[in-house]
Amino acid sequence: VTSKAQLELRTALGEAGWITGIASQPYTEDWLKLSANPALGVARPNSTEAVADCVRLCREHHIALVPQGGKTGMVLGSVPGKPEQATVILSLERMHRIEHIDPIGGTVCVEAGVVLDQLQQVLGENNLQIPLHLGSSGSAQIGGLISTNAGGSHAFRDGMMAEQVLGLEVVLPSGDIWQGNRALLKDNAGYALRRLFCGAEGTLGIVTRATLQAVNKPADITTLLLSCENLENALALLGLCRAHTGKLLNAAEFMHAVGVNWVTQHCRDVSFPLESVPPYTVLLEFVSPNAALQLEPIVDHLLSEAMQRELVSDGVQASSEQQRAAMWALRESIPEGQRLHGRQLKHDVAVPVAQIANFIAAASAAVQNIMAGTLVNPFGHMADGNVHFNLSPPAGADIEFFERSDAFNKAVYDTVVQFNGSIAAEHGLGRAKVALADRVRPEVERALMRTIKAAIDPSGFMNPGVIVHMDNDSH
Ligand code: FAD
Ligand code: 2HG
Ligand code: ZN
Repeated sequence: VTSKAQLELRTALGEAGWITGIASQPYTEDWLKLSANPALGVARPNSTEAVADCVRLCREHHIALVPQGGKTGMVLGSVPGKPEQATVILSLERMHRIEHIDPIGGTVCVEAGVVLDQLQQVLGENNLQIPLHLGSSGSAQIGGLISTNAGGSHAFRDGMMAEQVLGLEVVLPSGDIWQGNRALLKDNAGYALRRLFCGAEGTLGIVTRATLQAVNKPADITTLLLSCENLENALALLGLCRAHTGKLLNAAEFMHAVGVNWVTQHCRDVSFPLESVPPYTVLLEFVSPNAALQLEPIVDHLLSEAMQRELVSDGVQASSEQQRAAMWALRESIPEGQRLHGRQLKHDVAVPVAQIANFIAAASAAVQNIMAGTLVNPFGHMADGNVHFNLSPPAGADIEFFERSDAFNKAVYDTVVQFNGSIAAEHGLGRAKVALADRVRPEVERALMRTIKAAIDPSGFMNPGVIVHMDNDSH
C-alpha cells in the first residue's frame, strides 16, 4: 500500500514536491534533536490545491500527515511521532509568497510558508511590521506561528499570534478548502473558526494562507539592559514601567546569570555589555509612535526613580541600532546557549505576573530537593508571567539527573498548578506534553478537545498524538 501511495503522491506533487530517502532526513529531526523517526517522504506542495491532493491521498491510504513549518517548535509537534507509523511530512517551505500589503488597512496576505524575518523585511520597506518578536524569527514560518499561537516579547501588549490573524485559508482533513481568508477584524458570523486553528498545532488541518494585521513601525526606540540583584526588584521595576510608560513599554524580558553565562561561553559574537553578570538581567524596551513624543524624558524619569528605590544596580542604554541588536542577541541566544551546553529539561510555563519570584523560589527549592546542584535557568517574558524554567544537570551527573526526569517534571508542574499557572504557556503541547495535560487539566476540558478533534478529523490521521490522544492515533 505504501509504495502505491508514494507513487501517487509523487505523481500529484511532481519531482520537486516529493522527497524521500537520505534527502528527507533533515526534515525528521527536531530543533532539540530529541527525535528522528523516519518518514515515508516529505511532501513539498507549492499550491493550496496540491496541499489538498496530498491530504486526500494520505487519508485514503491511512498515512499519518505531519504539517511542518520552520521546525523550530519545542514540543515535537512537527516531526513524525512513531517509527512504526507510516508518516508523511508536509512542508510548507515552497509556499512563501507575500501576496498583498495594504498600508491603509494595515494588513498583509501571505502564504503559510513565509518566514517571519522575510515578512518583516518586506513590511519594513513599507514602514510596517507584525508586532511579534521571537528568537526563532529567522526560520519560523507564519503557518507554524499561527499553529502554535506563538507568543514572544510583545505578547503582553499586542497579544499572541492569534490576535494578529484576521483571516485564514485552511485545507481540512476532508480535503475541502475552507476559504476564510478575509481581511476583517470584525467577523462574528458564528463560531470563531479562525481562532480554532490558532494553536491547533496541525491537528485540525493545514493552514495555507493568512491575512495578518500589520502595524506602523515606531519612530523612536529606547532599549536598556539593567542589572537587578533579585527578581523582586525586577518585578518592582516592571510595576514602575507600567506606571510611567503604559503602552510605550515594548518589552520586559528577564534572564538569570546561569543562562547569560552559557551564552557568553558558547555563543560566538554575543557578549555581555556590563562589567559583571548580575543575578538577574532585565531587557527593557520603549517605543514611541511619533518623534514628537520623546522617550528620553519619560525613560530618564523612570530610571531615576528606579535608582532611588535601589531596584537597579547597573545598566546601559543602547546608543545605536547595532548596540540594540546586540542586547536582543544576548536575550535571544539564551535557548541556543543552553542547547550548546548540553541536554536539558524544558518547562514553558506561566504564572500570574506578581507571583513570578515566588514561583521561581518554590520551584527551585523543589528541584534542589530532588538533586542538589541542579542548574536552574529561569528566563522569559516578565510582563505576561511566561517563565522558561529550564534545568540542566550538575557537572558530571547527567545519568543520575535524567534518570530523575519524571520527578523533576512533576515537581515543576505541580508547583505551577499550585500557583494557578499554565503548564504550556506559548510553545503548545505537541507530542511532549499530552500526558501532562491529561493529568493536570480538567477532564471536561480534555474531553471537549477530543470532541473537536473527532468532529473535524474523524479518521485521526492529521498530526496524530499531538494535543490529544485518540483511540485511532495509530493507523
Ligand atoms: P514548526 O516547528 O515547524 O511546527 C510547529 C507546530 O505547528 C507543529 O505542530 C506543526 O505540525 C504545526 N504546523 C506548522 N506549520 C503548519 C501549517 N502551515 N498548518 C498547520 N500546522 C502547522 N515560541 C514562542 O511562542 N515564543 C518565543 O519567544 C519563542 N522563541 C523561540 C526561540 C528559539 C531559539 C526557538 C528555537 C524557538 C522559539 N519558539 C518560541 C518556539 C517556536 O519558534 C514557535 O513555536 C514557532 O511558532 C514555530 O514555528 P515553525 O514554523 O518553526 O513551526
Ligand atoms: C524564548 O523565549 C523561547 O527564548 C525559547 O520561547 C525558550 O528555550 C526555551 O525554553
Ligand atoms: Zn519564550
